[in-house]
Amino acid sequence: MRSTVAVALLLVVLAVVPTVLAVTFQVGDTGGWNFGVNYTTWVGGKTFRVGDTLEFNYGPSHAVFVVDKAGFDGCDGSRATQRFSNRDTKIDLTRVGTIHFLCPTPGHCLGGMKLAVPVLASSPITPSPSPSPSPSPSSGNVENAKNVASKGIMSYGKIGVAMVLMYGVMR
Ligand SMILES: [Cu+2]
Repeated sequence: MRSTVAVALLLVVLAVVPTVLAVTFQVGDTGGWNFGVNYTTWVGGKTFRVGDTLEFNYGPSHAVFVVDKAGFDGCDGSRATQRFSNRDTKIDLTRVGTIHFLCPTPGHCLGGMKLAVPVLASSPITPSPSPSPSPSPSSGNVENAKNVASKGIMSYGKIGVAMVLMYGVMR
């Protein structure tokens, strides 16, 4: 029994640790990609990086169009570069910059179903193809590296505490 728990915990560790660096964001959280969710609020306070993924979950009355800034500002999906309607759309963030989305259903974008996601460079631990335009990239990267490293240590620490607790309970 105890060894089963240990194996299960090891699998959890293996599953959790790689996701420290690549995040999948559920667009709108529990609200999903839907009419009536404020996506400006949803974006606020989040950090999106190259390598992360956006997941849009939505019903059949919605769709996801990738548009440029003009399309976003004017709620014009006619020149969308990508169109999805499979109700579970995963968008990998592959480049630095702002990526714009809207729902093409009439009235939905004008009603707020539009999303602009600012994408930053990936963490310096994973190789990034895009050079940073920042005037002092080295200090910024050191800061990022520290943040990522502390996140990783925190994750290991939490898992370690959980394993110790589980071991104590099983004894
Ligand atoms: Cu919609």
